[in-house]
Amino acid sequence: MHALILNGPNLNLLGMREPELYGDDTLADVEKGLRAAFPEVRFTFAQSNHEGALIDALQDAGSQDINGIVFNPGGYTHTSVALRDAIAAVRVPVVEVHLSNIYAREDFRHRSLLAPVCEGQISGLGVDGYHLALRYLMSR
Ligand code: CA2
Repeated sequence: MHALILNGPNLNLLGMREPELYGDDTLADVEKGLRAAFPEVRFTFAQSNHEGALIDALQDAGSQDINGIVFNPGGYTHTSVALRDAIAAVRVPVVEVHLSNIYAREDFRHRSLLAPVCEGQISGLGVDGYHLALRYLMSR
């Protein structure tokens, strides 16, 4: 199994601000935790604040040997037709993950443009969401 763990805008700030919403773990901690929990998995980790770079990462995954993508698209979840098109086009299953429960927050976060073209969505379970998404992708 080769998994891409892809994180979108502002998630590079994880663990540094707003811990009440997103927890204390940094993105490096998330990576460390996944590597420790899944030693048998080959990982590629990527984060970008730029929509086009995220689209490139999704397209590249299709031409590499990646079997599953765990994707936290950050704020682009609620706005990006371009990311939706990229997910729909890639021949690799994608699970959308959110640290916070987007349905318990502002109305504009209740809609995901991406969820309909993903295998599924995990929201509100913190860093465990990444682990559960990967567990699902490994089992499929
Ligand atoms: O809950 C999530 O994982 C989100 O994808 C996080 C996004 C938000 O726009 C989505 O609605 C839900 C925001 C990411 C911002 O990350 C930060 C982390 C620490 C400090 C500041 C921002």
